[in-house]
Amino acid sequence: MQDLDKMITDAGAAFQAAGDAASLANAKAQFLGKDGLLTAQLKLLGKLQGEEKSIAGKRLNEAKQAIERQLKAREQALEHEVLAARLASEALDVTLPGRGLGKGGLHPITLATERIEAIFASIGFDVADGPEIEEDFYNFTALNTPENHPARSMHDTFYVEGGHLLRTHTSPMQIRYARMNKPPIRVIAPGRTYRVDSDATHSPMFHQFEGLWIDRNISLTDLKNVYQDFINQFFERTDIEVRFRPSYFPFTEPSAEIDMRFPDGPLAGRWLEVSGSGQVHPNVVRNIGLDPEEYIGFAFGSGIERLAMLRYGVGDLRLFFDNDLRFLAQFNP
Ligand code: 2NM
Repeated sequence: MQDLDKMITDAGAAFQAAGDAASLANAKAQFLGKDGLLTAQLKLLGKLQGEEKSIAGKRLNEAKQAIERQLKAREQALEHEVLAARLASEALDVTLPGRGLGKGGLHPITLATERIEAIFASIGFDVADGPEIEEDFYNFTALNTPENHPARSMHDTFYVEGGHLLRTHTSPMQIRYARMNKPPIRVIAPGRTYRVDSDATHSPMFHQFEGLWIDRNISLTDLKNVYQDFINQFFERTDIEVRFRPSYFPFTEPSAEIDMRFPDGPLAGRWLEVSGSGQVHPNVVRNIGLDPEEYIGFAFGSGIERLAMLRYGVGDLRLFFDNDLRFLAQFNP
């Protein structure tokens, strides 16, 4: 029998010298493998007899256990080193400040719409709602728009399956509302509208609000006062001029464009078109289910983007649709 104590010491040193799992496996094979040093000694046992054999067997067994203990210890130490290295390289400094979450807010068109609704609510107007996919009847026929009117063409109106269309104005909501409610009717209908139109000043989807007032004894003066009061409240000033200029719509007679003019600021002195309006056509009053000899209606329709641009000083319509947070965040300080 060779000096087993020396073999145990040599094995310990070899294991210690192994710097990773692969070198340790090599060192293990050197002592405990099929052709290893200890295995060679075990094979010699067969040549011994009796008590000599049992003493040598016991000593070899003890040496094997000692070598295996050292191997196990080194394996665990290496595992620790690997784990420690990984922890060091993947360490996170949890005391660093976070990136923070931006605060959400309402879109300027939504803010403008909410202001419009509040202003009209304060003078007794209800707010109507209705579908964006409409029937031809509510979008055109009920509004006295003839079958051959250019607005009905595919060039101007988005048609969808089943003979339906994307509403081209918010009037169909008012027709629906007026047919379901008894006069006096005072209602505004804000919402998305769609037209086949897209350039620097036209978006295929835009927002409108229309107002409708039907009663027994009202006049164009009432309409003028309502719109002037709305402009005053929307722009929070009392020095804006409003004028009515003759125009034409199939659903009103007479019809007028509404212009406004700031006394100061970058647009001072320029008339700006902000709305269409008029006395509701007798055919439309009949389509609502009322007698035009008994009831008179006044209506108006304005683009919300236009008003929001004037109110917030926005120079380009497209900013409302880009959804650039640098633009939007300014409305939610
Ligand atoms: C406008 C201009 C003039 C209008 C008419 C109606 C209704 F429902 F009474 F028929 N709603 N809105 C109207 C009138 C809309 O927008 C340029």
